[in-house]
Order: sequence, then C-alpha cells, then structure tokens
Amino acid sequence: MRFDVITLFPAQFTALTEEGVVARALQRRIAEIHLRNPRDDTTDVHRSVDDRPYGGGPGMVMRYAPLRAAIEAARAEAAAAGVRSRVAYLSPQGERIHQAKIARISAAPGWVLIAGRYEGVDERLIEDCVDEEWSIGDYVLSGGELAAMVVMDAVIRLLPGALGHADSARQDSHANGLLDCPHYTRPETIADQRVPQVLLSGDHRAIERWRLQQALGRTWQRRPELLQERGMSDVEQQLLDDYLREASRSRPSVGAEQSEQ
Ligand code: 4FV
Repeated sequence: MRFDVITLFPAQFTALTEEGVVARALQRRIAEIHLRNPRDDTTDVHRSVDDRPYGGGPGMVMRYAPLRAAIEAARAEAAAAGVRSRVAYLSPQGERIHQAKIARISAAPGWVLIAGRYEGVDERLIEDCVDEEWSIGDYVLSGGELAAMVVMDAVIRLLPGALGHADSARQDSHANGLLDCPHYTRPETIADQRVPQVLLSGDHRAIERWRLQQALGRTWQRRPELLQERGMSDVEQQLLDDYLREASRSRPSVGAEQSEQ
C-alpha cells in the first residue's frame, strides 16, 4: 500500500515513520509513505502556498496551483510504480472516519492525502482534484498532518504482516462493532483486585464467551448507539442480559439507570 502525503510540514511525520508498528511495516515494505511539500511546486519567486481569503476575514487559504501540481506529481510517481492512487483531503467537513471505513481505505492500492493548513484549501481544488474528504473528529486541528497520521496508522496496522499476531487486528475494539473487553496481565492480584477467574481457567471457549460478554456490556453502557447500529444475535442478547443482571446485582445503581432507558 502506498501513501503520498501533501504537507507543508513533512518533518512532523517522523512521529509515525521512525518507530513502532508503522515504522516496522515501512521497513518490511508492507507499506510506503512519500511526503511532498507543495512549496516545492510553487513557481513564483516568493514560493507562496497561501493567500488572503476572498471576502475578507481572518487567516489565510492554501492556493490552488501549488496543491494541484503536487497532487499530479504524486499521482504520476505512484502510477510509475504501478499504483493508481485516489485523492483524499483531511478536514472537519469530511466524512467521519470509523473502523469499517479504515478497513475499506486499507483495501485500496494507494492514496494521496492532502494535509491542509490555515483556514483550509481553495474550494476549487477540492472540486477538481479530491475524490474523498475525511474527518477524524468534530474538532479543529491546526493542520491536517495529525489527521493524516491517524488514518495512516489505523490503516497500516491492518495490513497483512504489520502486526506481530495476525489475529490481534481482528480482535480489535470496533473491529466487530463493539468496544474492547478488559485486559489483564501479571500480577494475578493487585491489592484486593484479582484477575477474573475465567481468564485463569484455560477454558478458551469460556474465555471467548466472557470477553464477548464484557464487550457487549461495555458497549451497552458506554456507546449504546453502536449496539443499535450493529444489532445482536440471540446468543449475544442473552449474554448481555446476563451481564446487566450481574451488573445490577453487584452495583444496584447500574440496574436503576438501565430500567430508565
Ligand atoms: C481535521 C479534522 C482538521 C482544519 C483547518 C486543518 C484542520 C486546518 N482534519 N479531521 N478534524 N483540520 O481539524 O481531519 O487547515
């Protein structure tokens, strides 16, 4: 998988490319990230990449021409390497990204990502050159670089061979539309807190069942809308009912608010 990132701050990406799962995936050629600064695609003596907004108002807007030139150059380089890349712009106006979308993004051979700065980019650049617009959340960043890194990290870790244990991506939270179950490691006891007995049982079916029940219960309590979206099998509904009954027994308050819903 190939990413070409159009950015005024290429050095920021060392946070992603120097260490960790993504750095290892790059070393293993499971993915590649190319950074391109649109300032290198300017033609004027001031190498200007931004200008004042028509209609006045605060801030600056990224200019059309340097961005278009950078996108076309990046797509041409990718095509020369046999990769047909689609173009995505990271912005708060984009489609909200979630795990299912990340999985779809990871299925494409290549993406050119535009990391905006200032107030954003000239709208005509989006109309003429952008295939998809993505948002990582309803808040405003000072630049699209962090958003591009978030997307690339979430995508690259899904690629075959990127994670040590192939299964771990499949067991991810959100991978099955649920929040993740609790995790424990040594020591077995901390103060009076013991690791749930089932996890010490060696009974993998019981452990799987407990982890699913925990994921269902926590999703119900913390993100009920995800469960509405996802739906549940009869077995899962039964597991959730048992979880909530157990929860209301151990923490009466839990019962109270449930009945209200
Ligand atoms: C953003 C987001 C985001 C907006 C103005 C960059 C900034 C500045 N990108 N999801 N939320 N972008 O806040 O993707 O140009």
